[in-house]
Amino acid sequence: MKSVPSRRNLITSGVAVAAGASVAGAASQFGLIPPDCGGIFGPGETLTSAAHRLLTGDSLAREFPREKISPKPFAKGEPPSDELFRSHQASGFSDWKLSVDGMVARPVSLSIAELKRLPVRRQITLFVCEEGWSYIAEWIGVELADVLELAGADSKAKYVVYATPKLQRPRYDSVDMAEALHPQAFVTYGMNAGELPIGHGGPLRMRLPRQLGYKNLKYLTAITVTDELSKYGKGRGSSSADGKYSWYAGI
Ligand SMILES: Nc1nc2c(c(=O)[nH]1)N[C@H]1C(S)=C(S)[C@@H](COP(=O)(O)O)O[C@H]1N2
Ligand SMILES: [Mo]
Repeated sequence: MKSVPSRRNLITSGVAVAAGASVAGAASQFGLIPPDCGGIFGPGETLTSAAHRLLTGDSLAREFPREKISPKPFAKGEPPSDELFRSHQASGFSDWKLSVDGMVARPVSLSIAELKRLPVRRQITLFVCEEGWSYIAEWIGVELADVLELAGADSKAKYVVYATPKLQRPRYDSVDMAEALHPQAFVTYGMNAGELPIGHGGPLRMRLPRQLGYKNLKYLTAITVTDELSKYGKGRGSSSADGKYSWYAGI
């Protein structure tokens, strides 16, 4: 899985695009054009994300030593008050499932216990909200690439869409396949050596340290591999982008 698509190839071809050697089709194919490029951010947003992608490529987000972990990470917002969520909470999230479907060979629905049987990964990284605050925490979980591999995801698909259950305020978001296969893209169930607190998205959260806070969806239940974002929300690939934020939120 991790061999395709080759990120080296992506970057090399990207440079050719930047040098003017190619056309919009190629730029899109190599992940340089965000799905909300026609929206309010327009060409500016496309240039920002393309330039950023070319500069950062597959680089790693900085990882910190344990002593840098923030003693009091800020949990933003209230946990869901929905009946559905509360009943999951009451049963210790034993019935919480993560479905993986779309362009996959084997659609799966994984419990937290099943996810915990995949290789455990840890990262101590900075979490950054676009509102200007941040904290460092240890995130424990599995690589999104491993989850995608388990389901036999088509790595030539363009996007990985991920979503919360139908809570009061449901959310969805997406990244392109290169970002989804990045080794620091995690599905997390733990934080700072314990369970992932509900305030920080427990029982399951998407953790993308190269992306701003709002792409790091809490209460994750669904992953869909797709070429087509138009059928989700307003079609901009993200409930945040359907609002006032941009789809691309790389840092
Ligand atoms: N399901 C869900 N996920 C979410 C949000 C949300 O409101 N609902 N807020 C996002 C935003 S804007 C930020 S900054 C972070 C906050 O994460 P924290 O509570 O761990 O600080 O969660 C992100 N993920
Ligand atoms: Mo945020």
